[in-house]
Amino acid sequence: MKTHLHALCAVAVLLCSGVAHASSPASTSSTSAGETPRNELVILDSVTQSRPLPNGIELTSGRAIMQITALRDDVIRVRVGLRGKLPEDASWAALKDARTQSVSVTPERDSTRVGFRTQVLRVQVELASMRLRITDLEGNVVQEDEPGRPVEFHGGAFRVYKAMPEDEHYFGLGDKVGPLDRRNQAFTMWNTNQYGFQESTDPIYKSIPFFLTFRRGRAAGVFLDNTWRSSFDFGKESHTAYSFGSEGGPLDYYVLYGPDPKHVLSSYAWLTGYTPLPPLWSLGYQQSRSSYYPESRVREIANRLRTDKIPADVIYLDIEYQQKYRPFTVDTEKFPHFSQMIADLKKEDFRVVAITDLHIADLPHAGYAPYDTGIAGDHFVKNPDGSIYTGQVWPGTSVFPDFTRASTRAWWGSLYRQFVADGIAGFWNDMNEPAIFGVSNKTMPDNVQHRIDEPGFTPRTANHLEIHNVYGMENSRATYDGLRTLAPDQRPFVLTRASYAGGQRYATTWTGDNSSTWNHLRLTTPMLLNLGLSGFAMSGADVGGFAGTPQPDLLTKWFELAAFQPIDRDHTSRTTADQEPWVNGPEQENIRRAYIEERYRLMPYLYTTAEEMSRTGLPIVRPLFLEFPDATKDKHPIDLDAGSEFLFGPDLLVAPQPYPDELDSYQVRLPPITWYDYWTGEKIEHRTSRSKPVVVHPTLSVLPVYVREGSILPMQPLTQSTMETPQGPLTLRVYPGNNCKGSLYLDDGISYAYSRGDFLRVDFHCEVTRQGVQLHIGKRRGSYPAWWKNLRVEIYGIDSEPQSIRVNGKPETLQSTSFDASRHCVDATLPDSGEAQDITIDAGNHSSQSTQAKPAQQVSHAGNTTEQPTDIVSEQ
Ligand code: NBV
Repeated sequence: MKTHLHALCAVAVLLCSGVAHASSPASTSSTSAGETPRNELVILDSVTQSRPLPNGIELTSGRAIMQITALRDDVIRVRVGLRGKLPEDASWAALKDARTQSVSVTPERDSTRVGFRTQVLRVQVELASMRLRITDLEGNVVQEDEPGRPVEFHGGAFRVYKAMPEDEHYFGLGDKVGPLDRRNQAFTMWNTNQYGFQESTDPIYKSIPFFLTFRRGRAAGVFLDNTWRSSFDFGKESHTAYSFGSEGGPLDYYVLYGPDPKHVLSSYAWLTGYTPLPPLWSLGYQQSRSSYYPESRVREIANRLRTDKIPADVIYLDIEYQQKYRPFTVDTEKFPHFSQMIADLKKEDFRVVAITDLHIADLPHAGYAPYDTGIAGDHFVKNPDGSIYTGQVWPGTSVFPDFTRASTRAWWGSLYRQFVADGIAGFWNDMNEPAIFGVSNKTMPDNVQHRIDEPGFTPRTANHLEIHNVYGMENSRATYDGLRTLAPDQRPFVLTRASYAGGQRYATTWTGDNSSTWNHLRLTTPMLLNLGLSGFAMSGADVGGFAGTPQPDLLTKWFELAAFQPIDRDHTSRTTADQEPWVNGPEQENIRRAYIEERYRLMPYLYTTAEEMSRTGLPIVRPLFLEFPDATKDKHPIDLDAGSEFLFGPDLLVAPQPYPDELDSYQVRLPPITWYDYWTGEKIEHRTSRSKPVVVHPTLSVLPVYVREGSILPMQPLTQSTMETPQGPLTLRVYPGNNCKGSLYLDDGISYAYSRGDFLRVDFHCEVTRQGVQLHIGKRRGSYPAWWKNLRVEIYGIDSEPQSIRVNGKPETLQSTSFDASRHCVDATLPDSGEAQDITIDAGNHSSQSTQAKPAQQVSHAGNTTEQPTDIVSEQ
């Protein structure tokens, strides 16, 4: 932006009368009063004074002030104010408890630098240049300002430049489209309704100004807490610097040190909030389209799902259920028995999610309660002249809630009363960028007035430029809080399209109006991975694509992939053909069903992962580097060599075709440990030096999935809905190997009873012994009752009949045991009393003991072939 700012000054010399170094006398006079003069350039390029603080340091450069504090030993906050005063310490994203935390630091100073050190980091500022440098205590650079590129302010805008090592990679920024690695690209944060966005479209719906830096196995996070239109450049403008800045608002950013990337994500969740434990049903298959109506069509879809035995939990009501698209109404001609329909669907184990857009129809004197009560409470945003702002959206002329007022949010929340009473289980907040029709900027004018009336903020009026990017998040917050009030013991499910950093506290999200193309199928993976790296640990993309009608194979491949994504929702636009799993005939339907079924079998694993997410902030889908930061020789992120691979939870590696429409075989790059083929049970030994990658010959019916050695996956018998109690044993699939462990978390799936101890948690461990495998099942914790009486233990990597089985040292009859040579698996079914137990399976020649290379083979599963070369070789 230095280039941008200087270029601006060059062409607008008259406007740029005050190009000032913050420490020069000129800057003192030119920035003395009120706002920074328009277009004045202030450069923070030398320290005039410094003052140690118990938790950091305060520096001045002329009238500019920079405060650097340690919130924790590994979390540093940097704030800059131009006129001797820091910006207001208030935030929509960073939680007060975290923001106000501090640790004592040790001041440090020499002739050229001032700063401090924590137990983990060293912070130094060069006196002559005001360059900030953060290192760990061994001297590894975490982040440093680009030499010769001081922080610049230009009027209200600012930009910060950081040195960009050539082997550093960048991730995050939410679901911005494009490759997983953000390097060499630039992005703008301005929530935008982007129907039919494409690979290079920017901005789209959300603004999450948080990114991870990753270099040589070490990660850090940077969060710019600024709601204005901001921008991030990772080497598009310069090869030596990355930069971030904003058109207005505070310069306030946080640096969160890893070095483990998982630690960065948990620190970011500590700072901006965790994704709450979702209702279990939201992890089931969700059926949507714009729009299912009338009522008979909704029932028909539900019936078809059940008769075709496609497991499903949710049906969506998009805008057509409303009267003339007016939020919080029901078109009783199309839905004559609305609440009865919801009750009937519930009996069939379906939950209903209904859309409730934020544009309230501008309908005075028409008995439309949301408008009337909104006017009575003065809840709508205004024009600068005090009149209520109106814009055109689905209901026609509409008015818009002032969500930055706590009282407006409470009013909005109360609008859900009837729907909650009707039994609607979840709500969908769409169009909340906010989207406005018929205007070139697609949203409200910049000068629309929003009132900030919020604990922690000084009450004031802000214009839309400041509020735009948090408007959608505050909409979803109002919905979430409203539901918490209306049904206090029920976990809300809110799906939002627009959001800001921290929005994960209130709502899950999806990637908006994607398209039914192969390229969009490919794009969902990096989009969901980057959302997960940006706090939104649970998200989805419209299965089959929103715009357009997918070809049969494309829809099938999309169903396969989405079975391994956090939210599995089939959705399409109102102008497209049907997109339910059964379209295109039974052959396609069978494949689609098989994947949805697999998701339901994996539900205990998925729900356990979701529970981990709610405590740690770790996403459900993960790039490989998150679990394997050291996987490559030079410690660059292995994902750069791994096509579209990703992890579903900690243990499953999903390896879709890198270009899903190409029929060519492709290589799967596995992190350097032993893996097992999830479908065939085949063991894929740890790739040692010079081994070849696994090669997949793609087929329609198979999505390759691998299991990490040392995993214990809890699985359940197939159900048609998460509301159905599984019949049969809990299966533990044991994949022997290093650090062998797993866990299971269970509760009622809908309430907060778990927070009162009504949950069930079991930990598992396994060990490979000379004879076979020993599995340790921990004692159950918590009061929630298990649905199973028996355990089915499946041990993989076994190539012969078991010799004996012992439970707690006592020999068991082998009657309940079987050996499946084709799956390299021994299984045993045993009673499970809930007490801890040790199960030892003496397998004779457990294959992990075998050092002999196997001949090259083709393993088939449902028509797929995975070639596993013998000369196990890798580039490691
Ligand atoms: O409510 C209609 C659609 C919805 O189905 C879609 O998922 C949203 O992203 N909505 C957008 C409004 C207009 C779409 C053209």
